[in-house]
Order: sequence, then C-alpha cells, then structure tokens
Amino acid sequence: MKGKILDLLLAREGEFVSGEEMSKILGISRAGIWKHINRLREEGYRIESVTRLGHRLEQDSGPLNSHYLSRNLGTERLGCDFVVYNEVTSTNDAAKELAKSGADAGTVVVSERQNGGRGRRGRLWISPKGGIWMSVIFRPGLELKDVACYTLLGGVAVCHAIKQVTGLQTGIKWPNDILLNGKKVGGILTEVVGEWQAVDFLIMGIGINANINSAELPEESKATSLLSELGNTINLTHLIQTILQQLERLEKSLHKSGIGAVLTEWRQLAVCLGCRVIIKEHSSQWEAESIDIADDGALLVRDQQGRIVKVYSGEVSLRDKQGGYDFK
Ligand code: BT5
Repeated sequence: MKGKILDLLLAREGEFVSGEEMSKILGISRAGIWKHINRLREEGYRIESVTRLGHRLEQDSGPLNSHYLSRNLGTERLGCDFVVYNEVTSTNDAAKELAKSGADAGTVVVSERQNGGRGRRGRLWISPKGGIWMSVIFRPGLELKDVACYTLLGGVAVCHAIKQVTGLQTGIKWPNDILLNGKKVGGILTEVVGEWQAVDFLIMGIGINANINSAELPEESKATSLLSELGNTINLTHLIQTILQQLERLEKSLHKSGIGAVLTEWRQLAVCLGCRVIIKEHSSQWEAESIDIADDGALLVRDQQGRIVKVYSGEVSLRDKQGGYDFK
C-alpha cells in the first residue's frame, strides 16, 4: 500500500492530492493513508500535508527510485529499466543475476548502499549511503578480446558526467580509477559472462563517492568524495542520468566508427600518460614510462630496456612528489 501511495504522489508530484481522493482511489481509510505517509517521511521523502488540501510530494525528494531515474532521461536504450534497491551485497552481482534471467541490455541496477561492494580481484569496495553504486547490463555482441575497452568507456563517461553536473575536473588512472585532486573518488568494475567467441553479457559497475563524508571512506587508499571537494551535496539522480547519457553516446561512437574517438577523449582525461610508473603484475613489479593507450584497452609502456610493452592487467602506480610510488 505504501508503494501505491508513493506512486500516486509521484504521478502528481508537486501537486496536493486530498486524503479523500486517495482513500477513494486506494480503498483504505484516511487514517491508513496517514500511517503510510508517515512511513514514507521516515524513509526520507519530503511530504507536505495541509488541512483541506491534502498531501504533496516535494520534487526530487527522497531516496533513489526508478520513477525519478527514468523521468527526462533522454537516452534510447540505457536505463530502459531501473531496478533500485535500498541495500544489496553488490549491484554487479544483482545485475548478473538479472542478466542471466534475461534482463534487457540497458537495464540498470542501483542501490543506496552495498554491504559486499567489490573492487577488482575481490577487493572490498566501501559503499555507504550517499554514493552512486550502479551497474549497467550490456549485451555488446562482441568477442571477449573486443570488450576490454568498455572499462575505458566507463571512465570517460564518469569524468564527463561529473564535470557536467558539478564542474569538477576528474581524471582517469589506467585502468579503472577515477581521481579527483590526486585522490580516488570512484572506480569501474567491468565483468563479463560468456565464451571467448561470444560475450553473453557485460556488467559495468560504477562506484562514485558522491554525497559521502571522507571520514566514511578508507583512509589508506587516499580516497575523497564529491561532497568533500565541493562542500555541498549533489543530486544523485541527475548524475546517474548524465552518466547513462554519456555512456550511450560513447557506445554509439564505438559501434559506428570504432574505438578511435573514445581513445582521443580518454587520452585527454588520463592522468597516467607520459610519466614514470611502476607496473605491478601478479608477483612482479617493474619500472617503466607510460606512453599511450592501445586500441584494445592495454596500457603501452616503455620498459627500462627501451622495449614497448603492452600491459593488460595489473596496477599502475604514479611517482609522487617525494619521488616514491604509491600503491593502493
Ligand atoms: C575499483 O576497484 O576501483 C572498482 C570499484 C567498483 C565499485 C562499483 S560500485 C557498483 C559496482 N558494484 C560492486 O560491487 N562494485 C562496483 P579497485 O581498483 O580494485 O580498487 C579497490 C580499492 O580501492 C580497495 O582495495 C581500497 O583500497 C580502495 N577503496 C575501497 N572503497 C573505496 C571507496 N569507496 N573509495 C575510494 N577507494 C576505495
């Protein structure tokens, strides 16, 4: 019933709906309506109640929900369906389950918080309320070797969207870190299910520390949030929508004319090109100079013998001001 009341208020958002009309439509008493309105208030929805006028939901108030996320989204495919949770272990896991049971490409899973958020190689991703924790289902119809570039698309989309919504300039540290003033403000986790010859589906997980106090973030990883840098909270719905618009634009460009244009944008956002880096792969660690990004998403580096090497996985650490290197 609470959901039905919310739907009714959302459909007439910004307008008063009288208690009498609500009880007629929904077939419950006005006292019952009050009880549910109070529950919605406890969940964070701002509902004004005025005698003789009824109840009115303030625009864009309350937790993330599919109604706000879909409204004025302006994409063709991405965000065709939103599945929104209050809490999940990981939106990537939830999206994987949905994709396995046939969810359409473009379906987006969003959660207010994650209690088992993951980074790469099973690392923990801290995901308190206030962040953007979302996963997008893609069915790219490509071979496994051709989908690594989706992580690049994710990074470019997130940086552009943050700039558009907040004015803040973020950068990308290969392969998946989003940095703001030298600190990690977000990350991308791309996971693939399928066979070598044909990827069944791809899940792009995006995490952004948006409206989160730095005190809630892992200190050792030098993390920051949009809130800490801006000094104010932002509209999460707007940022999620903008990310989806950017992703759709980039995916279209990829399918139409290959990865070239995406790479040009990626290079402009990269914070790790043309500098001394340490590459950490499996158990080895070596120094190199990062040169460029390859079409398949690999980082091109020059090793100490002057050879050009493609790095496909691993960590890249940039030299800090003291000349040391800093790993996560
Ligand atoms: C990443 O991994 O950067 C990918 C993060 C992807 C998170 C999204 S949220 C939605 C979706 N659902 C998921 O379960 N995951 C995705 P990696 O490069 O491995 O970085 C992980 C490391 O970052 C950890 O070992 C910590 O040191 C650090 N870290 C953990 N939580 C953080 C946070 N909230 N902000 C900044 N750094 C963090």
